[in-house]
Amino acid sequence: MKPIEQAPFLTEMRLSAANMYRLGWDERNGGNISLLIDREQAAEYLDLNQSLRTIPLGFYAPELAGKIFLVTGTGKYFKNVADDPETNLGVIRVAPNGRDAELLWGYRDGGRFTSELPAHFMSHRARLAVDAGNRVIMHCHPTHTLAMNYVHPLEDKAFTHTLWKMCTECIVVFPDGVGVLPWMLCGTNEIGEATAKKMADYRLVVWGMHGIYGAGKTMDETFGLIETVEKAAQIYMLTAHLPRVNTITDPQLRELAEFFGVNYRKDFLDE
Ligand code: 2HA
Ligand code: ZN
Repeated sequence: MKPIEQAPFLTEMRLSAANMYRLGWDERNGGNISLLIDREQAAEYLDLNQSLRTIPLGFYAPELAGKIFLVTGTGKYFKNVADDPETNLGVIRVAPNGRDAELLWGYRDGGRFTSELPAHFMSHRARLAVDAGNRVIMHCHPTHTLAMNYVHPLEDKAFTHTLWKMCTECIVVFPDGVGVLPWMLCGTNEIGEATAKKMADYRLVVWGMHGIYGAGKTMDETFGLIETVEKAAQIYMLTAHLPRVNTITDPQLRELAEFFGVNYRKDFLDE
């Protein structure tokens, strides 16, 4: 078996957490990431016959039984992930009963997975149903996206349409748009279910006045989705209070989407 420090999935997670912290998206213990790891890849670095302890999931996820995830720890700081992954991260496998997690590595100080695991697992389930290649669910608190939540209607079409108009490439990067949830209590199965429902249609879901969820095949893809929304929200916040002189029109958005051949939400354009 190879040392887990050499595992590409661990390196990716360490680099992503550090990058997100550096961008100010994950203050204190804000944010969480879960990465689905193929069994064969996990077996190169971990003894899959040995579980360190069992942790109840707190919800029922029979469809994910046997699946292995690298998950950030509850109460842990993204700032510290890169230097001490074994304390701040864990590798868990969903037990055959669909109700427990078997800890295979990590959470060294007796910790456990993020309190947002219901939203992560329910979102994995929802995204895997539309795209068998989905691997990553990522949550964070990007500053401008959050700021925009206070001054813009929290509604899928309106929010997406505004973001698309802020940067030329937005409609190409997230043609499926952004789902938006109202403010809800976080850490609950209810917000998990609401997030997963949106994830059936969107790879991006805003949690009103809290943050954002992204889903994708790779860490780069998922990070890139959130990064693009955050850039558009930044442009919005820099210009929302100024007289509008120029704009990207709906026909121009359509022209872009058609030129790049993306399957965009046509009902999210007005003209
Ligand atoms: O775990 O971001 O939503 C910290 C959070 C909760
Ligand atoms: Zn959060």
